[in-house]
Amino acid sequence: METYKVLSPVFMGKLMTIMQGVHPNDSNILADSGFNLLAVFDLDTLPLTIRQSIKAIAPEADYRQLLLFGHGGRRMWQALAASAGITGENPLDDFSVDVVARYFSDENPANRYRLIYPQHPGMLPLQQLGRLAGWHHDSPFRIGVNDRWGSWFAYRAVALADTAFVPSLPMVDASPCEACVSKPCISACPVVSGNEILLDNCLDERLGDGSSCARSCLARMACPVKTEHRYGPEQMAYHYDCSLVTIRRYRTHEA
Ligand code: B12
Ligand code: SF4
Ligand code: SF4
Repeated sequence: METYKVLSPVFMGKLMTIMQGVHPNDSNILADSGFNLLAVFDLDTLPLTIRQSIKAIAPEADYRQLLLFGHGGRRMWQALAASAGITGENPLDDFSVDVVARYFSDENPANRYRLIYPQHPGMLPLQQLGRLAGWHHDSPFRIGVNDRWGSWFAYRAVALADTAFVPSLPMVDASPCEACVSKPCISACPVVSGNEILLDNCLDERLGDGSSCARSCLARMACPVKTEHRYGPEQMAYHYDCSLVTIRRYRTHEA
């Protein structure tokens, strides 16, 4: 009884939070940063191929859960611009690393974690994880699409953690492409072959002189799903300029 007199309810509340941790869905830090797509998986329930990719990145790691952090729409970009700003070589990755670090240090100080993305960009099949979370349905232009964000979402960070959160239930919405009869994304793309958009043709087109999709994607822009979440011009230019640099590098190595 004496103890209850000494410990205030505020202190008790804080103690409980530290002990249980803040589920990503309840995190103010993630919400304020525009990380509005969040999923928790128990590592031992993930398919073997994903567990193998994780093992290749972190062979010694001993964690219980995988936390997937994504953003949909424009909020994340606004939060990034309002923070350190869009400076440095990888401002978006730096911002993502910082947000996850603050999420753990301020809201889950009792937990250990290790980031495996964005540190190891090509090594984790992010869209496969997105499919398990119910965020990803295949689109003809290969960027995932769903009914809540259209194609205007991406994966920002993946952490292994010794947390014990309730795993997320997947989003169960059907693919918007199933009900999309006219498929305007396909008619908008200048390099459709048959009904397919082939990666090599897309890359040629984007690198070509006077290309209309060097800094955007006509197919993605033509998709009518959740156009209100379309990135603004600055965010759009940032992503497509980065991918153009990667494509140039990739093509140089191929040659
Ligand atoms: C490599 C890569 C690219 C390469 C693809 C070239 C290649 N060699 O495969 C390039 C540089 C072109 C690229 C560009 C872009 N990418 Co990219 N990319 C990746 C990455 C790192 C791996 C994809 C992969 O190889 N998967 C494994 C193979 C087996 O999967 P796959 O289904 O066979 O094929 C993939 C690719 O080969 C490619 N692809 C295959 N065929 C075709 C055909 C066309 C027309 C296009 C456009 C792409 C494409 O897309 C598939 C989906 O991953 C993922 C992140 C990750 N770690 O998963 C992001 C990722 C797929 N990219 C993403 C995005 C958003 C883009 C860009 C819009 C730019 C950007 N960063 O915002 C552009 C759009 C494409 C374009 N028109 O240029 C997002 C997609 C988000 C979503 N909602 O699904 C991801 C998941 C990154 C993230 N952090 O969220 N990307
Ligand atoms: S335009 Fe239609 S088919 Fe194309 S991605 Fe959007 S919903 Fe899917
Ligand atoms: S970037 Fe251009 S070529 Fe590539 S899928 Fe989009 S519209 Fe087609």
